[in-house]
Amino acid sequence: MKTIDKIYINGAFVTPKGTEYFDLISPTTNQKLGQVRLGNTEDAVDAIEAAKEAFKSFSQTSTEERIVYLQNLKTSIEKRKQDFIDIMIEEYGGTYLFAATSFEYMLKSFDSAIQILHEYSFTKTMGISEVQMAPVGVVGIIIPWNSSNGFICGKLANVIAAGCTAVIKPSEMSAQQTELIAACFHEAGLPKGVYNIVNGLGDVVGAEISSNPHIAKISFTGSTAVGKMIAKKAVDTMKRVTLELGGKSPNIILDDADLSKAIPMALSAAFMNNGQACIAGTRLLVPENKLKEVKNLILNIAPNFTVGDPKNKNTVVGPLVSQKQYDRVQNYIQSGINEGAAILVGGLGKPEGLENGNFVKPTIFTNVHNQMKIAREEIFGPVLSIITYKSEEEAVAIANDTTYGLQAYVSSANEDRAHKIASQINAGRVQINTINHDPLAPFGGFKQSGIGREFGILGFEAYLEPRALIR
Ligand code: TXE
Repeated sequence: MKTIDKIYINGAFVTPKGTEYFDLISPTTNQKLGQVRLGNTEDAVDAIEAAKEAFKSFSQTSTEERIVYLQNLKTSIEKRKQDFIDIMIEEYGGTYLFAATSFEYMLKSFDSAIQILHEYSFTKTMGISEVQMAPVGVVGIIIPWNSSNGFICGKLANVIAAGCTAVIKPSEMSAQQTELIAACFHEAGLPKGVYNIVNGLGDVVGAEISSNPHIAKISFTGSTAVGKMIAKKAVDTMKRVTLELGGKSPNIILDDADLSKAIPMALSAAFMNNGQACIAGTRLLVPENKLKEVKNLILNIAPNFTVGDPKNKNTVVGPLVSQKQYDRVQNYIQSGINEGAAILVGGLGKPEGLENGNFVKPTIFTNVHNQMKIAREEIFGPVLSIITYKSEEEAVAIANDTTYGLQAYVSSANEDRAHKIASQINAGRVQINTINHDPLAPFGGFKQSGIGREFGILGFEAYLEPRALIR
């Protein structure tokens, strides 16, 4: 049984002042994997002080120095690929494919930041003024469990590139992944205090980061409810905030789409990361006259979405992260049934033989209308709702009839037609005939999916403050 009892502050692994422990439970078996000692408010304050001190010199480093640091951070994780994959599978239940893809994105985060630094000019001319782009200060990074190290790398790469320093609070459920990345990053030899990692609970360590006056900016990924709490606290000291929150992404299948490609893609978009993805395409919008064909295709393809132990390479859908998430998803499936939706595939309960873990049957509902709870709320499990439409206008109206606006998908044989539809959807990203990502494209939401953008140049500039020198 493993005990993780160190946090990373000021370039050293230290014992937290907090004395409470949190159990790490396997999503696959619900057996205890180990425990993590949690940091408390004092630990958060220590980390913030270290980052504040480090900012004084790190903010003055040259672009060239920061490129070397970013390269070193990348190198430090590159050689431990298999360890990252194994821990993600064990601790969180991610499938092999998802873990391997996430690892590639971790590396790409550093490549993108390096590319930006090679091209970026920190001094611009606007009007008659010189505008300097200055690092914003100490950044609080608060992240969830659904791609823990992916989020750490995605955010930290741009923080470092901008010349800022950071205090990172991962989810307490990701302690083993955090331990591994902290050990790797330590080897990268950055100046002490530039990044600090404090395990702890949201309402303790997270709350301190959200209110401490020495934090200049918060970069948060998580639920919309917590994002709102953080933003309210942050406003007292006028912290900058980037919030990447929930989604209820529509996937519009146009009537000319090649269904043999669009439907498998739609299922992958819905069930990626066992359905625990903010960008999951959870509302499948299908032309009414294509419903029968779509249903038949789904019934053929759905058995390929093998549920099982994420250690098996042929598993497509693994367990949910916790018993709590399992119960939550079951409640949503029940609510779909209660509101009159019809189950095409899956349903309540665990798949046979997988009773010990938090396994959910990938579930696809038909007869869904967009006002049902399953069509409005983020479920965060492998549950897809099929909604029919009669015209393109209606499809766009349904797609936009949501409080969220993070991501959308459009499939059509005609790129121009898809482009026209995509341009009417109020979402931060629209994927046309693809589920692949572009690491340099901005990422973030319209409406209650968040504030600001991450990744690429816009994500990088979110850690900078313009200072205009008018002469
Ligand atoms: O997220 P939380 P949870 C959604 C998804 C999921 C639901 C619950 O729908 O089912 O949220 O997941 C920290 N002050 N998403 O409970 O609570 C917390 O410790 C400061 C969508 O895990 O939002 C963790 O580090 N911080 C999402 C982080 O916030 C606080 C990803 C996220 O936890 C805090 C995850 C507080 N008061 C969940 N309370 C996405 N968009 O990808 C908690 N935290």
